[in-house]
Amino acid sequence: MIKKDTFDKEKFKKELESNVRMLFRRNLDEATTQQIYQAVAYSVKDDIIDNWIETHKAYEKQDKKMVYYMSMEFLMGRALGNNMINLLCYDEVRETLEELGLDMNLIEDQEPDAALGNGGLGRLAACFLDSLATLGYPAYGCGIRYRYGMFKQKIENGYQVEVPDNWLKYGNPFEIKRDEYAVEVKFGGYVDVEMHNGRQKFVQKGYQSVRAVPYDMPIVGYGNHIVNTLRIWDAEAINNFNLDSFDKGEYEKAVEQENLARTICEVLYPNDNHMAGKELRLKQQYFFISASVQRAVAKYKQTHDDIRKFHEKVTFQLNDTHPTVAVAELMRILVDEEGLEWDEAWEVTRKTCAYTNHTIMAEALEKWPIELFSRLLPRVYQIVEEINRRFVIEIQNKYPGDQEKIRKMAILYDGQVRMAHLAIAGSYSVNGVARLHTEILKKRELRDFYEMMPEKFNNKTNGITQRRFLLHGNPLLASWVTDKIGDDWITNLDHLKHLKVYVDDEKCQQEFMNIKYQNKVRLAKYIKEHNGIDVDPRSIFDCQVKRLHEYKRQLMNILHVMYLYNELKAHPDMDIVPRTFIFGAKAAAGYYTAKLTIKLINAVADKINNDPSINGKIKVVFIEDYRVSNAELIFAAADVSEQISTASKEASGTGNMKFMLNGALTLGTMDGANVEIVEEVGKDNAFIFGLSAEQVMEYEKNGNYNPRDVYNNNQDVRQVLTQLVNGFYSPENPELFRALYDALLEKDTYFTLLDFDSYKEAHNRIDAAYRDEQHWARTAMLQTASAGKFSSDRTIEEYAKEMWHLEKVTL
Ligand code: Z15
Repeated sequence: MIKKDTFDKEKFKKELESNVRMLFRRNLDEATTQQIYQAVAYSVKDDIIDNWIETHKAYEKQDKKMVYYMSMEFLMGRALGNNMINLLCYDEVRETLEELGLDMNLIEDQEPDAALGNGGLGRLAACFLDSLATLGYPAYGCGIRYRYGMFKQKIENGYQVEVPDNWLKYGNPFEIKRDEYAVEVKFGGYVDVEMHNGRQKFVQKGYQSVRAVPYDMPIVGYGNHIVNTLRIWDAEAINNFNLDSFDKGEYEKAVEQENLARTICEVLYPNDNHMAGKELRLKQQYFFISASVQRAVAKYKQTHDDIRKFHEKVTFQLNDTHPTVAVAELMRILVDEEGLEWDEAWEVTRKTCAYTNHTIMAEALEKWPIELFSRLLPRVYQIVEEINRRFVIEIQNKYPGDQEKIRKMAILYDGQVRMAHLAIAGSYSVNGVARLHTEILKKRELRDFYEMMPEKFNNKTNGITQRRFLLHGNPLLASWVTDKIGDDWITNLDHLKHLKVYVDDEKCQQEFMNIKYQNKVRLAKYIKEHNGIDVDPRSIFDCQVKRLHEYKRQLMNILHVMYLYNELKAHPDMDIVPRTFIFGAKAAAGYYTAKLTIKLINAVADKINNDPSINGKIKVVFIEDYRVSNAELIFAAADVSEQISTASKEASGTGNMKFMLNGALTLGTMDGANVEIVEEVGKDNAFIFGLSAEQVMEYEKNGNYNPRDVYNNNQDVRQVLTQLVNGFYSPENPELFRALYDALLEKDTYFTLLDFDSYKEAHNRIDAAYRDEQHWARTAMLQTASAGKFSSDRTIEEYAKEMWHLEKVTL
C-alpha cells in the first residue's frame, strides 16, 4: 500500500480485520479503540518491513560509511501518524478508516508517546533520525530502552505530581527484539595482567555482567522507501541460573546480576540540563555505549578485515557528553581485543568520534568522581588515565611550563573525570548548536581547547523536522502551503520562501489567519476538555512551552501576567487585546524552585480565571503533561512564541523554530537560535527585548548587578514581588512563594528583574501590533515563509557534508 497510486483500500480493510482477529480474537466491530490502534499499527509495520530489509541490504552492498548517533535520549513521540505520513499513505488510511466509521484522530490518540527523553536534546535526536532517513544517509540511532520514560505530569491542587510512564503496557507494535545481536557488558571487578604470546593482556576479572539485548524501531524516510533503525538496548540477566546447583558465593552473584539487569534500564533520569551524579546513571551510559560500540565493531568486521580503517566506514556522533565513555570503550576494544598498538588505536578513535556540546550551564557539566568511575569501570578507567597522561604531555609541549593550562584542561583533575575534556580530546570535531552558542564556546567556555585545536571547532545550528511539526501537526496549514507553492517544502524547506509573494495579498492573509483561528479552536477544545477552562480563540494565544528551568524564565512571564492583572484591577476600563497565556512545562522531580514556579502559575491562573471583574481580558492556562503529542496542537495554535531565556544561557532552543514554522511571532531575547530566527525574518518582524549575551556576561564577570536597585526604583516590580509574600495568591499560606521572592531579591541569577521593564515594553508592542489585523497577518505569514533554514534536513546535510563525510544510499 506504500504509494498513493497503489494503495488498495479493500486490501487494507481485510488486513485490518485479520490483524484484529489474530491479535485479540475479535471482529472489528467488537474491538476497542486501543485494539484497533494496534491492528492499524501492525498493518503499517507490515508495509515497513520489506523496505527495512531492502535498505539494510543496500547499505551492505554499497558499503557506505555509517553514522551512529549515540544518545541517552530519543524523544520520539508517537510513531503511527508519522510513519503513515512518511509512507505517503496518511490520507488514504484516514479515508479507509472513515469508510469503516472510524476516526483516525481517536486512533492516533491511543498511542502512548515514546518519551525516552527530557526535552530539547532528546527531541533533536528524534528530528535528526527523521532527516537522516529522508535524506537517505546510512544511520543508526543508539540508545536505551527505558522501561519507564519521562514521567507523566499530573497537576493536583496546583502542584506537579509525577506519575510513572508505563509506555510499554500494551506492547510496542513497531519494535522488534533482535536477540541474535545480544552482547555482554561488564561492570566492576579488577584488572589482571596476563601474558599472551609475549604481549601483555589486560583482563577484567571478578566482574558482574548483564546481557544487552537490542530492540530495533524503524525510522521511515519520507517517500523514499528508506527505513533506518533506532536501536535501543534492554538489559537481561546473563545467567539462567539453577538455584540448587550454586554455592553460596555464586548464588549471591547471580542474584546481584539479576538485580543489576533489572535496574539498569528501569527509568530515564528526568533532569534536563542538570547532572545528578548517580552511580546508576553512569551504569546506563556505559551499558548502552559498550553494547553499541561492540556491535559496530562486530558489524564492521563482518565485511572488512583491517580494523585500522574503521573510521572510513563508521563515525560516532556523541550527543552531549553523556555517551563520551565511547572514546575509552572504543580504545579498549581496539587495544585489548583487536590487538592494536596504542597510537594506532588512538588515531582510529580520534577519527571516529565527534562531540556536540548542547549547553554552557555549569550544573549540566558532567564530572564523575574517580572513585566511582574506577570502581565501576576498572579497565576503562586505566585507559582514561593513559589518555589523560598523553594529553597532559601534549598540553605541556604546546605550553611549556604553563601549569594553569593543565589545571584548566586536564581530563583527570581534582579527583574527577571531566567528560567534556575527554570528549574533546578524543574527537575530530566539536560543535555547538547555534552560531551564538558556538562563539561563546570558542571565546569563553572552551577557549583553551579552541586555542589549542581550532580546527576541531565548528557550528551546526539546530533544526526541526517539518514532517512532524507542520505536515502532521498542522494539516490545514500544510495543505494551504502546498496549494500555494506545491509540496516541495516537505523535503526542501527552503521552498517556503516562495510564500513571500503572498504576504501582502489580502485574501491569502485572511486564509492564513483563518487557519490559525481553526487551530486555536482545536486547542481551545483541548483546553476545555483537560483544564475545564473556556478560552476565547479570538484572544492572542501567547505560549511558553518547554522544560521548566530558572534560566528559561517562566517566572518572568508569570510575574508579567501578575503585573498586567494589577493594571487591569487598577484601571478597569483599560483597553487591552484579550490574551490567553499558555504554559506547559515539566520540572525535574527534585528541582524545588521549578516546582514552586508551577504552583505559582497555577495559583495565578486560578485567581485570574475566576475573577469576572476583568471580563476575561486575560486568561492563564497551564497545560498538564506537556509532551510531543500535545505540543503539535500548541505550535499550530500559537500567535506569540515566548523565547525569553537570559541571553547566553539557551544554547539554541528548538521550540522557537517549531512556533515560527507555524506562523507565531517570536517574543524573545537575543539568545541561542533566536538570533538566527530574527536574522531570517527581519528584526521588525519579531519582538526582541532584554540584555544581550555580552551584557549578561559582563555583569557576571564584574558581579555588579544588584536586583535591589530595580526593586527600589520600580513600583510595578515591587508590587508583584510583594504579592509573592503577602498571600495575594496563597491566602491559606502567605509565605508559600517566599523562596521565589528571596531568589529574585538576593541574587536574581538570571536577571529577571533587570529585564522586566524591557519585557513589559515588548508586550506592549505585541498588543499594539495585534490591533492591526492585516499587518499581523502579513507578519505571521512571513514567519512561515522565513522558516526554511530551520529544517533539520539542512542541519543534517551540514553534519553529513562537513563532518561525517557520508554518502547517500541509492535504492
Ligand atoms: C537539553 O535538553 C539541552 C542541553 C543539554 O545539555 C541537556 Cl543535558 C539537555 C538542550 C538545550 O538546552 C537547548 O538549548 C538545545 O536547543 C537543545 O539541547 C538541543 O541542542
